[in-house]
Amino acid sequence: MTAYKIITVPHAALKTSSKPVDGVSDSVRMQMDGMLQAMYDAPGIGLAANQVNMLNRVLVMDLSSREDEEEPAPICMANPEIIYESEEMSVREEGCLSIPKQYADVERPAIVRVKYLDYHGKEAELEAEGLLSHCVQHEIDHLNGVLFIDYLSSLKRNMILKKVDKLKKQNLL
Ligand code: GNR
Ligand code: NI
Repeated sequence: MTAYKIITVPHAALKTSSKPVDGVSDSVRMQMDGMLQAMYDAPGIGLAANQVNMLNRVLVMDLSSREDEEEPAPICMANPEIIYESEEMSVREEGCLSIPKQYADVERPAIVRVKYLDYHGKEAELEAEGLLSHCVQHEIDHLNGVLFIDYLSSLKRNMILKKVDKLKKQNLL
């Protein structure tokens, strides 16, 4: 099984906008499987392809909690597009596997509807609210080269980037 390594800031791939896939081929499905594994290992609730240095529009999510011995509930998306966002907004604390151990409140549309190709290459739609809504918007942002810290003031953003740099220098990642 391919073990993907999750890259962290400041890596150029995290600032790069990804290219659509032609469809969900066997190789894209294998990529989704490998990304789910990397996400579960981390652990995290979502992962976008550029976080494993692959620049196509693929993301995976799973909000089922491991600790509760809940069944896994993976969601795989290729070429996701937001087709509706509510005017109502929602603020939540977000984190990111590519910005380890740093958290900040982010405001986003409370409800979104997303059109995408699923694991089998079939067109599908998802309406998300709550944590899932923040997560899918966070992952689609990644595919556009956007990080949650881009919504913060440059002061807060630079503080977070310095903290990650310090953790790296102390070999704490
Ligand atoms: O694990 C993650 N948790 C999370 C919490 C709130 C909003 C978004 C996320 S996604 C994140 C994993 C990650 O970095 N995905 O890109
Ligand atoms: Ni992230």
